[in-house]
Amino acid sequence: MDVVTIGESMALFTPNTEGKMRYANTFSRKFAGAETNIAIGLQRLGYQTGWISRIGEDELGEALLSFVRGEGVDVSQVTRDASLPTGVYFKELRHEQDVRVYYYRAGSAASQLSQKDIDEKYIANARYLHVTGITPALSETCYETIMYAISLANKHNVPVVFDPNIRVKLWSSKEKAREVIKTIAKRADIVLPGVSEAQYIFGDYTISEYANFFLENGPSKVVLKEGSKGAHYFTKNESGFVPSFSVDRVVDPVGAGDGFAAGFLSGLLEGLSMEDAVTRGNAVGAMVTMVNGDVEGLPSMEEIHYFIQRDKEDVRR
Ligand code: KDG
Repeated sequence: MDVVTIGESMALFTPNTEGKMRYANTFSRKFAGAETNIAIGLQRLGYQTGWISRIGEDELGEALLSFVRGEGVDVSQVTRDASLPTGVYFKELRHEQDVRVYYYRAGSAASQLSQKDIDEKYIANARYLHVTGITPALSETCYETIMYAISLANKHNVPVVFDPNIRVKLWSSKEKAREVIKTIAKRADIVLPGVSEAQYIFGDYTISEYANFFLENGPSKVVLKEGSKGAHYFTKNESGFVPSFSVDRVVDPVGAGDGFAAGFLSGLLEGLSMEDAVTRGNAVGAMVTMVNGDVEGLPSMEEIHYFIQRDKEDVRR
């Protein structure tokens, strides 16, 4: 397996009309979750991914499982829970600059993930373990499960990729979020925070100071993403900045960070330089924003090459 990831995916309902959700009468049912977004993104790029989770033994759970399986992700490590439901969330697109999410996931099957759901061999055989800061925010057992999975990855020399993905609504306090994110980052090899997330965690510093806070404590690679501006990368020996691609129209920015992670990781799996891997990440992130839904805009490798080429030609004109 190239990348194994752990976390919750949910049924996602999006109003068919823009504006306040209270006026929406019809919704599109999609599926999303940061971890499956990445797994699906990597599958589209030709990599093998596996997802560890729990979902309800309910109708939405059936559909979610079929969807993720249909994208080629290995779902053999997904446990069905007869007593708890599959989580649900709503994405309200008031307009392209104002997107809100509403969770109905407290007490979901995935919020009860536990160490029993983790098979050591499955993690030991991965090239990367991917985790986000969403899962440890769901419950104490989820936090323990993530720490256990990381300890297995550390034991078997499987590099850990950590995307803080801070979802303020899920944390009981800012202090708790900061403490947990810092703890996990120390045990990771690669961290992929947004610049605004680094500011949330550490306070007001420069981008290179944020990078050093991470690099001094464990990780060997840090990418600080700055949305539509681009992404800064840092290792112990090199650093650089790769500007974003121009986007025709942002339709739905949610999932861009996961797209970045999928593109970037595919680059590392392929042995690309940091600069080229970040460029790939930027391209996938940009492409995701042009389509409604977290995963619907995730491209194939051919589509990425076309997109990057088209951007270069635009610049030359
Ligand atoms: O990165 C996109 C995710 O935030 C979205 O798919 C929902 O996983 C999700 C979450 O927990 O917010």
